[in-house]
Amino acid sequence: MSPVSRGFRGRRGTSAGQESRLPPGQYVTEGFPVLSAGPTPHTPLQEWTFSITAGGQPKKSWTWPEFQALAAPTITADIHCVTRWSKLGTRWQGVSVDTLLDQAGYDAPYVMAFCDGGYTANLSIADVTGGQAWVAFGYAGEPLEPEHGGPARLLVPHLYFWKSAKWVRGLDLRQTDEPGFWETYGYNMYGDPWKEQRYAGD
Ligand SMILES: Nc1nc2c(c(=O)[nH]1)N[C@H]1C(S)=C(S)[C@@H](COP(=O)(O)O)O[C@H]1N2
Ligand SMILES: [Mo]
Repeated sequence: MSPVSRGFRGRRGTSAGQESRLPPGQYVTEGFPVLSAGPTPHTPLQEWTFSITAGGQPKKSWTWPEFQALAAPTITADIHCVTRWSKLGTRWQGVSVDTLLDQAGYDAPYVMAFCDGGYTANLSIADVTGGQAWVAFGYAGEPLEPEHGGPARLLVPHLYFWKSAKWVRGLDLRQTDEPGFWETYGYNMYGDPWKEQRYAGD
């Protein structure tokens, strides 16, 4: 169907079919860069839990075996880093945030993802429900590597990848939208790659 042949390669190795999947200002990478603001934590699985809290108060928590027993679909998604690389067709396995929130119950417009190492990312409930966000523990058919957020990370592919908090340990339900780690350094509170919402004011 495409007027351009399959073998066509545009600038920076981007084929015609990939072009329409690339948000403005992004380029395609085949590698998988590691971007971490601090050292990689190594929490033993026996100590790992995932928690839904509300204003810091515990609501529901899963141990690693309990978490592994939840439905965990395979997700294929394009991911977009604010530093301008995009990686197309990444394949993950994870638990939908819908599953977690439905079991915990929730009545709040925002969440703050919290992580081993202290990283945080703010998100609206609307962006982590409706089949748009997962807590991923598998990547490309393997356990998620520690450098990429293993044992588990948030995956919110429709927003810039800084929202996909690595080493995530829970979501805190919030009544107000407060900045997370990068947002306090001037990154956008929302982060839609298709609107190029890189920095505050974009
Ligand atoms: N805990 C934590 N999560 C994080 C980060 C981080 O520094 N710490 N970096 C973010 C940024 S800016 C990006 S682009 C992606 C990078 O994920 P990767 O290292 O798997 O490519 O993780 C995001 N999640
Ligand atoms: Mo990033």
